[in-house]
Amino acid sequence: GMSTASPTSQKPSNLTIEGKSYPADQWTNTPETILSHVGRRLYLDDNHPLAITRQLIESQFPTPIFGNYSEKTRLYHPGRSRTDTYYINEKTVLRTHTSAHQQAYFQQINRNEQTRPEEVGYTVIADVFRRDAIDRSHYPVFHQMEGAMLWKRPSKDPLAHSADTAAKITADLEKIPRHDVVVEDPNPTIHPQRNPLQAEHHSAEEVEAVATHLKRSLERMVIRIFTEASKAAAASTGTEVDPEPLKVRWVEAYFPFTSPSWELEVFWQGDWLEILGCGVIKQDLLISSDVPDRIGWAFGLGLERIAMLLFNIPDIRLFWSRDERFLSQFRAGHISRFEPFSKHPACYKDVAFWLPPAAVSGGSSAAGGAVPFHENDVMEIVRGIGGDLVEDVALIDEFTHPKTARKSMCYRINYRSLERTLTNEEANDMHDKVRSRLVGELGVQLR
Ligand code: FA5
Ligand code: MG
Repeated sequence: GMSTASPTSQKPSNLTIEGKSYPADQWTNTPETILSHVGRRLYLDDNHPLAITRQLIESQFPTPIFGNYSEKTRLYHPGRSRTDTYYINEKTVLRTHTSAHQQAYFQQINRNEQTRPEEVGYTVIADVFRRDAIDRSHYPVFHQMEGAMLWKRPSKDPLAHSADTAAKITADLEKIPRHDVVVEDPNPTIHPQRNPLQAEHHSAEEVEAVATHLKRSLERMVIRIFTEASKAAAASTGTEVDPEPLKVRWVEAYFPFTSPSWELEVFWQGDWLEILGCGVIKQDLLISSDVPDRIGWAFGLGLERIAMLLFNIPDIRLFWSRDERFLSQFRAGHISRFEPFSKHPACYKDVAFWLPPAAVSGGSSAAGGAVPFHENDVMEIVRGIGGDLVEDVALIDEFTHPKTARKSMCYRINYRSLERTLTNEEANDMHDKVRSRLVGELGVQLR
């Protein structure tokens, strides 16, 4: 039956991260279930698929040009919006992407100026935290690897020498083996509105060279992953080739610190899977990071997404599993095909509700101080109650009443454990709690 438990659990007065204590305040929105993931360092655990994946990618970005680093969990000043960020308190948030480290590494490159080659780069890996969707490829704690590569430009009036810089980068491009995989890339490198040239700082020729180098470097990384995955598949099934050919595409994107920008997607298990974002680094960032005479590219990839492709791991929740049936399948330096040990029945439950009158999604909070509706708040409530017992949450219906102008949403929640079969009672119990918290915390009216 309906749960009568109070929807708001007792809020702690302090939060502990990596052994340090931080005072909570009204901004605090990081639950203990998120903090419990801090410090696992899965990417350093040699037999874990994330560590194996990390090493494989790092081998694509070799020393001495690249330094490969990792970062412990660290706190940052708020950058992104509150709806997708876990706040510790008003002043501090859990990092939402590895790009938070860009400036520090660029400054490092400047400090090492005398000892490093003309072309220089780094990769850095870290755990990142986001209030986000719930499905097989999204998790609130995940790992990103960020990479950047920079070339020296003539320091006086670089634009006057941009042809030389372009030629240098193009020469480096020739060092990256070509490949014959057809990659969909329908858009021009530079688009005046959607993907503008930083005309004050770069010539179109330089940007073409940087973009081509970037794309070929990352395509080669994906092809390497795919080749290793295919070999593992062939070894496990005894067939020669993987039946699903590699399909990859470049999609225009926007990031505050690159222009032009792209995302790379791979077709996997019937859907396009976004694996990374990248672009030509904004020169203003390089200038403010003490490397004004360099030009280059940067990317940020989702390590779990790559590991899913590499090992054929169907659900992102598995990476956190302590189940031996999962962990025992991986061995340092060895690419294998994951054999699912179970698929328990799905338990779908829908919840439909009217938004409070003033809280149209994405709307302003001007009217009566009502909080605008954001889907991530629904996700967070479901995550808070179901945790890893929820596989997927999808918006299946949405409409605005023609007379009252009120908005209705319907979400379908799939309750499914990775480890066991849930009883209908358990699922009902969780669903009842979700329903009452939606009312209590978001002020919605159930339908
Ligand atoms: C970024 O985070 C940018 N900082 C990437 C970047 C770096 C762009 C440097 C330009 C230059 P985005 O939000 O798209 O971009 O995330 C990057 C990747 O992280 C995604 O492509 C995806 O592979 C992964 N990712 C994002 N959210 C999740 C999530 N909730 N769970 C698992 N992986 C995720
Ligand atoms: Mg993205």
